[in-house]
This record gives sequence, C-alpha cells and structure tokens, in this order.
Amino acid sequence: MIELSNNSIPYFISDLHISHRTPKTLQAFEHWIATVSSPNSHIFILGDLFEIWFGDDYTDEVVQRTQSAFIHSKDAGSTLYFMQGNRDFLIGDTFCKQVGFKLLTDPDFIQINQHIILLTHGDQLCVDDQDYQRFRHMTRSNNWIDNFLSQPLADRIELANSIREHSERDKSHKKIEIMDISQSAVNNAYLGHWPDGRLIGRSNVILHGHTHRCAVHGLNQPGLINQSCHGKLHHQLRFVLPDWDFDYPKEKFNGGYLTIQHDGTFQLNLLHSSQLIELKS
Ligand code: LP5
Ligand code: MN
Repeated sequence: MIELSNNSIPYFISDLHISHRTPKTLQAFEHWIATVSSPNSHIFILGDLFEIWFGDDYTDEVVQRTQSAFIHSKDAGSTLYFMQGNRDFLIGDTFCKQVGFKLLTDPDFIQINQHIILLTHGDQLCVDDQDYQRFRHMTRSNNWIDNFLSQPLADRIELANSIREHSERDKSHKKIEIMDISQSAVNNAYLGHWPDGRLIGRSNVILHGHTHRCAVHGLNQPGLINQSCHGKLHHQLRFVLPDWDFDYPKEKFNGGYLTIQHDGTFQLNLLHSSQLIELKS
C-alpha cells in the first residue's frame, strides 16, 4: 500500500503506446511531464507506456527520449511509479533503475485520505476474453519469460511482432463487450477477490487503463466521457484512464491524466492536440 503525505499530488497516466510511429505523442508526453514535475509530484504510469517492449536490452531514439524525460522529472524532484501493461510487461529492473521507477505490482493499492484505491492496468479484469486470459497466463510464467529473454534480440522482435499480428487478427473477430472490463470482476475486486482467486484486500475506488474507453463509472452522470471533469471520490467509483494518441487522433481528445487531491477531490484532465500546437509556436 502506498501512502502519500498531505502535500503530495499523484498524477495517473497509462496507455501512451509510445513508438517510432508516434512522434507527436512522444512530444506531448515530454511536454506534459516537464510541466507536472516537482518535489510534490508522484507520477504513476499504469502500463502500456510503450507500444511494445522486447526486453531491457532494446533501445532506440524513442526509448532514449522517453528515458530522458523521466530522468529530468526525477531531477526535478518527482517520484515515479510504473506498473507493467500487456504491451510492456517485459520492462524489468534494468530499465526501472535507469529511469528511477518504483515498480508496482498489478494490482497495487494507494491510500489517499480515507480512500483505498486499487490500481491495475486493467487487462486482468477482462475475464470474458478467455482466449486472452489463457494467452496472458501462459506468457507471464517465468518459464516463458526466461525462455523469451534468452533469445537473440532480432528473434524476439520478430516473435513479438508476430504475436501482435495474431492478436490484431483475433481482436477483429471478438465482440467489443468481451474486450471490456467485466462488471462482475469489478464488483468482486471491490470486495477483495481478484480474478486469479487471490484475496487482495478491499478497496473503495478502482483506477485502470487498458480498454481506451475513458470513463468515470459510478458518478451520477454517464460512464464514458469526452471532456475534462472533476468531482469527489466516493465508494465504488471506477476511473478508466484515457489512452494517448496525438498522431492518429480519433477522439475529441488526444490524451489525459487524473490527479487526486488529499481531500479526495479528483480532476480528470483531457488534453487536445491544439495544446501541442501552442507549444510549438
Ligand atoms: O494490446 P491490445 O489492446 O491490442 O490487445 C490486448 C490483447 N493482446 C495482447 C497481445 C499484445 O497486443 C502484444 C503483446 C506483445 C508482447 C511482446 C513480448 C512478447 C513476449 C512473449 C512471452 C514472454 O495482449 C488482446 C485482447 C485485448 O487486449 C483486449 O483486452 O483481446 O488479446 C488477444 O488478442 C490475444 C489472443 O486472443 C490470443 C493470442 C494469440 C497469440 C498467439 C501467439 C502465436 C505465436 C506465433 C509465433 C510465430
Ligand atoms: Mn493494455
């Protein structure tokens, strides 16, 4: 359980999917993190920071720029936390040390005021996607990971890309609802029952990414949102963080982040590509 002091400000982001195909998203991220970094800032990245991760021995210009952005943030006094997503679950201790990440388990908890917030990437709560859950179970075993990481980098890149292609093909045959979070898995999670059978402790609020369906579920108003909003934490509120895409934008917003004040006030800030244009001029 992470407990933050009264004057700490937690920032939550996920699903940036940074790659050489997303130069504008990388630039937006660099700008954002420089803006929010400070000694009071606790920055939580809840998975899928990168589009794909082949192992900590892989690097390129995009990886290096992302690393520099975190190192500058750390130099400005921020505390950085990282949770692995389904795209970058191979980010390991070497990368975390290089950039100063505290590696979170999935799920993990943070306490803010009297609220216990469950943090997760989100894919484990998609329990109706049984093909994915089988795939996840297999590839997260130490055997699979050790075997994969012992192969030459070029082979890993090829295999990982081929898994991506399989996944994209499979997804095109799946019903949309199957690829979303299961409400019964969410209800069980509040009660401390995790899909894999573990007892994890109860929580008031759930915060995740993965589905790219930005939402605040459990407020009076609607679930899905497409503009910034704020409110007060209360029991059984579920935040779905926005994905970031400043390169191939499909939505009214291109990214965003959540902050929560110590008094339980939250602010979900959605970012627009126009903010990036302003930055350039
Ligand atoms: O990420 P997203 O949202 O597009 O899709 C996910 C699920 N897919 C995945 C796979 C990732 O996209 C790619 C992972 C790359 C990992 C790189 C390292 C590789 C390491 C290997 C071992 C240590 O997570 C998708 C979900 C979707 O979220 C929504 O929740 O539906 O799940 C799938 O589509 C998975 C398929 O259902 C089953 C997987 C088939 C893969 C078969 C592999 C065959 C290998 C062939 C090799 C020649
Ligand atoms: Mn994901």
